Amino acid sequence: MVLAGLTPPDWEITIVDENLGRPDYSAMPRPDLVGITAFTSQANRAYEVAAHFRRLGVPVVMGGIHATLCLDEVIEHADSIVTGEAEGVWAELLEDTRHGRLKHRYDGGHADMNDLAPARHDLLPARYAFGAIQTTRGCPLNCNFCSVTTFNGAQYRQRPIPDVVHEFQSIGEKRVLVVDDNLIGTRPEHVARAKDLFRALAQANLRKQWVAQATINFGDDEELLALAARAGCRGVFIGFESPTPEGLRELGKKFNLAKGRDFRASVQRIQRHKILVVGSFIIGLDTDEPGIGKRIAEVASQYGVDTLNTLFLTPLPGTRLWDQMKSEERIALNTFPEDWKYYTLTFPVARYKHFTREGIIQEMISCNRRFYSRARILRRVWSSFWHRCHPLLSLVGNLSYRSNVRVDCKTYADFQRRWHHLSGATRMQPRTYA
Ligand code: B12
Ligand code: SF4
Repeated sequence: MVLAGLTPPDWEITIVDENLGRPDYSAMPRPDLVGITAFTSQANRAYEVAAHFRRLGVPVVMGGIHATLCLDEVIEHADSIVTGEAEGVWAELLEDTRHGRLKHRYDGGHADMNDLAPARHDLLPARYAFGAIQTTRGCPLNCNFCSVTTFNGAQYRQRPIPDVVHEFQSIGEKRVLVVDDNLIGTRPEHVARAKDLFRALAQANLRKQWVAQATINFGDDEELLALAARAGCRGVFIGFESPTPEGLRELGKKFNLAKGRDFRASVQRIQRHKILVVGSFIIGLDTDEPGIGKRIAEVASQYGVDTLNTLFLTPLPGTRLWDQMKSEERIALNTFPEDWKYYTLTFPVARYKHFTREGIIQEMISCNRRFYSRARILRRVWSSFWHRCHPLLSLVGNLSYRSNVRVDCKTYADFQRRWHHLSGATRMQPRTYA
C-alpha cells in the first residue's frame, strides 16, 4: 500500500496479499514489474513467487526487512533489490524499469518523514479485520533480539500529524493497527508529539478503534492515556520481555529497568482508561532457568495483563543476538533458506543455555497452559467486566489464545518429528548447554 502510494498514476497496480490465500498467478494478466515484500519467515514462498514470474521474463524486485538484512541470499532470487526504505528510490526504479535498465540494487536508506505519500488503502479488498497505518519509524533502544534499530535506524522519526490524520480518514476498516514499533517514543518531546497526534485524531472524530505498540512508559502519564482513549485507542501491545532484571539486562531492554518502575501499577493505569494490555515475554534467555514458563505466566498474571504473548528467543538476521549466537555456533536451525520458515519466533531455532529443545518447548506449553487456564481466563474477564474494560474483547482474545495452545502442541510435535528426521540425515546433533 505504501509503495502504491509512491507510484505515479500511469502505472496500474494490483496488490496480492498471500495472507488471504494464494491466487492463481497464471490466470492473471502478465505484469510489467513484480515487487515482492517478505518477512524472513516468508522468504521461501517469496522465492517461489519470484521464480514463477522470472520464468515468464517479468522483472522481479524484492524489498523489505528480509531483502535488506539478507541481501546476498535475496539477490540470487530477484532481478533487483531495494534495501532500506523505498521512498527515496522507488520513482527512479520505475523509470529504470520503463527504460529496460533496472539496476541490481537500490538503497533507499531512511526516508524523510515529510515525504511519505499516503498509503493506498483503496487497493485492498474489504476483507480485513484491521486496517493499518504507520506514524513513526525507528527506535533508539536497540534491544539485542530486535531488527528495528538496524533496519529503520536509531533516530525516532515522526510523520507530520496532518498527514497521519488524512491517511487515517482514508482507511475503510473500523479497526486499525498502528504499526509503529513505539507509538509514543521514549523522550518527553516524543510523548508530547503523541499527545498532539491523539488530540488531532480525536478532533477529526474518525470513529475508529485502534491498537498500537508502545513501551511501558505509556502507563506513566494520565493525560497521555486519557487522550489516547479519546482518540480511539482500545489496546496496547507492550514488550515486558523478561520477569527478571538479569533477563532485561541480557536483552538490552534497559528501558524496563528504570528505578521504581511498578509494572502492575502501570498496567492498571492503562486499563483504567479502558485500554486492554497485551504483554509480550521471551523465553530461552541464558539467564532463564527451568521453571521459567510458569514464572512468566505468574508474573504476567501479577502485572494484570489481559493477554500474554510469549515467544522463543530467536536470532533474527541483523540483530545483535544473531551475531552473538552465530559466533557461539548456537544457531541450530541453519540450513538457509529452507529453515527460515521456522523464524516465526514460535519455534526454538537456537541452542539454549539451560534447556534442551524438548525442555524449552515444555516451558512454553506450561507457560501458556497456566496463563490460559479456564480459571485464570474467567478471573481476567470478570475483572474487565467489573472495570468496564471491554470484557467481550478480553474474552475473545483469551479464548483465541487458549485455542492456539492446542494447535501449538500439535505444531511442536510435527516440528520435533521433522527435526529428528533431519538431524539423523544432515544436521549437527542439537547440543545442550545445561
Ligand atoms: C506491523 C508488524 C506486524 C503485524 C502485521 C504484519 C503484516 N502481515 O503486515 C503483525 C502484528 C501481524 C506482525 C506479525 C509478525 N511479525 Co511483525 N512487525 C510489524 C512491524 C512492527 C511493522 C511492519 C510494517 O508494517 N511497517 C510499515 C511498512 C511501510 O514498512 P516496511 O514493510 O518496512 O516497508 C518499507 C521498506 O521496507 C520497503 N519495502 C518493503 N517491502 C518492499 C518491497 C519492495 C518491492 C520494495 C521496492 C520496497 C519494500 O519500502 C517500504 C516503505 O519504505 C515490524 C517492525 C518494523 N519496523 O518493520 C515488525 C516485524 C516486521 N515483525 C517481525 C516478526 C518476526 C513478526 C512475526 C514473525 C512475529 C510473531 N510471531 O509475532 C509475526 C509474523 C507475521 C506473519 N504473517 O508471518 C520482525 C521481522 C524480522 C524479520 N527479519 O523478518 C519485525 C521486523 C520486528 C522485529 N522484531 O524485528 N508484525
Ligand atoms: S524491541 Fe521495541 S524497544 Fe526494543 S529495539 Fe525493538 S522496537 Fe525498540
